[in-house]
Amino acid sequence: MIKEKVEKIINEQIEKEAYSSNLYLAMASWAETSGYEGVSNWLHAQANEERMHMLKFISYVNERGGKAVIPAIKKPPVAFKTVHDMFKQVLTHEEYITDSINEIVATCIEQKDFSTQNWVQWFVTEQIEEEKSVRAIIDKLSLVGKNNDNLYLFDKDILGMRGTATAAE
Ligand code: OFO
Repeated sequence: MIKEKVEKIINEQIEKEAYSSNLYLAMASWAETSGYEGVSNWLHAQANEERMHMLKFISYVNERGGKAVIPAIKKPPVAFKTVHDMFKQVLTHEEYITDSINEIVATCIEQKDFSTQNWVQWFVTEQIEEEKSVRAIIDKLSLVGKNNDNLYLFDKDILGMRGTATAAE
């Protein structure tokens, strides 16, 4: 049986994953209407992944005898300054999510819930990968600078990175 404190913090995480999914969907939509097909595709794939993370947490809480709460989600921003700026926001958000996953680990240790601590390690590893891939994109965008031709090539480059991921996968 899942401990109350662990159930509570995972329910908070469910809301954060739902927001992450919608945030990236909002970014994907902005990119789509701004002519960045590749960037939009990458963000659609990311939004789908975040939804998958949310579903993983929901199943886990329910399987362990807790109750997952499906949250209301606050509205994400609708517009972004530049592609570069937007990916910096993605990184800041992912760093926030990493801290939040670490808090789950800390709560599991405090509550001696070692099965959940073990289960949540998948997310610990996932966050390392997510931060790494966003940092690599930001590095590329720093090289691109303000040159629109380069940005066009960057968009083509990122299009091939995650397959085609527009609607739900
Ligand atoms: Fe971007 O990560 Fe979910 O957890």
